[in-house]
Amino acid sequence: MAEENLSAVLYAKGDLRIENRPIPEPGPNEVLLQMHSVGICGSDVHYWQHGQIGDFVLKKPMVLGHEAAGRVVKVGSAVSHLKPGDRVAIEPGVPRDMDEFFKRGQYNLSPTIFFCATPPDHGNLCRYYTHNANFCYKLPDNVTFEEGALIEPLSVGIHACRRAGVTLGSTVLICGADLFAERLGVAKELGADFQLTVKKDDGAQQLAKKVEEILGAQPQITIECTGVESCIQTALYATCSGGVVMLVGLGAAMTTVPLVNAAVREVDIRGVFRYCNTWPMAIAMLSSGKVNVKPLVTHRFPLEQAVQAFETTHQGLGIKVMLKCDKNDQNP
Ligand code: 572
Ligand code: ZN
Repeated sequence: MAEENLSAVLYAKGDLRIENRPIPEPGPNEVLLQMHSVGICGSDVHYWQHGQIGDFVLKKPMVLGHEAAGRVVKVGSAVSHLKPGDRVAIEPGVPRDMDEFFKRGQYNLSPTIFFCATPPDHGNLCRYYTHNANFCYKLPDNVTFEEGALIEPLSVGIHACRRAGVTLGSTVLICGADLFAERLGVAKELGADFQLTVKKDDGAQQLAKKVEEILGAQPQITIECTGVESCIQTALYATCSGGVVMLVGLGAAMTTVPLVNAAVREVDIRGVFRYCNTWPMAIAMLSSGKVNVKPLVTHRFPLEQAVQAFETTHQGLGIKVMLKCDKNDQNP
């Protein structure tokens, strides 16, 4: 092999290997990227632990990683908006067809979409990776590669807030999966006004009342990120009549919830599937300093130590674990 392209490849559940693969050539509409920073997502860990998520089953070796940023090293013949040296954030979902979803601007819903590290599509936890140039977004000088990688999870939040109708002055309840004091501390540091730690036998209606007491009003919008039945119940009871409950966390396929209570109070229950059209807004938010994602990165590992990095994530230590893919630049 002429030049190395060290990659984190999942062969089967529990079998994650760091191995060399060929450096790919960009197609006409693609760019070749030297990867810099790739965050580990819960789904990467889930594929590693279980070999599948729902109907998406690993059948052949797959490169993991979909929260990524890197530098352009080569551009395809039809690419005019990027040049070698440009630093970019990668949007991992690239529609394959100009179908009705695509035409409506909801390309995330297209059933044939390519998505990094969703079987059988390879991800970008490697040294060199090719991607559709239209889904690579140039980073301003004041936005780091790690912030660029964090645009992917930030996009989930942006899309959820957009679909929920969150705006300036909205009263929002976020149900999060984390009860660890350290994580809650960071949530507070990054903007949460109040926090409520749930105990095992708190009832859903009782918790909804507590939320109202703490906020001084019922939230207009609840963003439910746990997927846990009791939390979805709390979300529905807690939300103000005429409000919105946004389901972001995914749990059991069948769940018992106070549906009639929600229906007669005109509480809309909505869902999200990843995101679409979020990268430009995310870049503006980061570049202007309106959001600060930097404290979320708690661990860094060189790509060679990807297995340790996955173990760290799996143990629930820290918040975001970053893999550093450029041998010569391990900076944020
Ligand atoms: O960052 C995107 C993302 N999406 C996740 C999980 C983690 N990260 N999803 C949950 C799993 N679904 S899925 O439909 N699927 C495996 C395609 O069950 C996609 C969204
Ligand atoms: Zn993810």
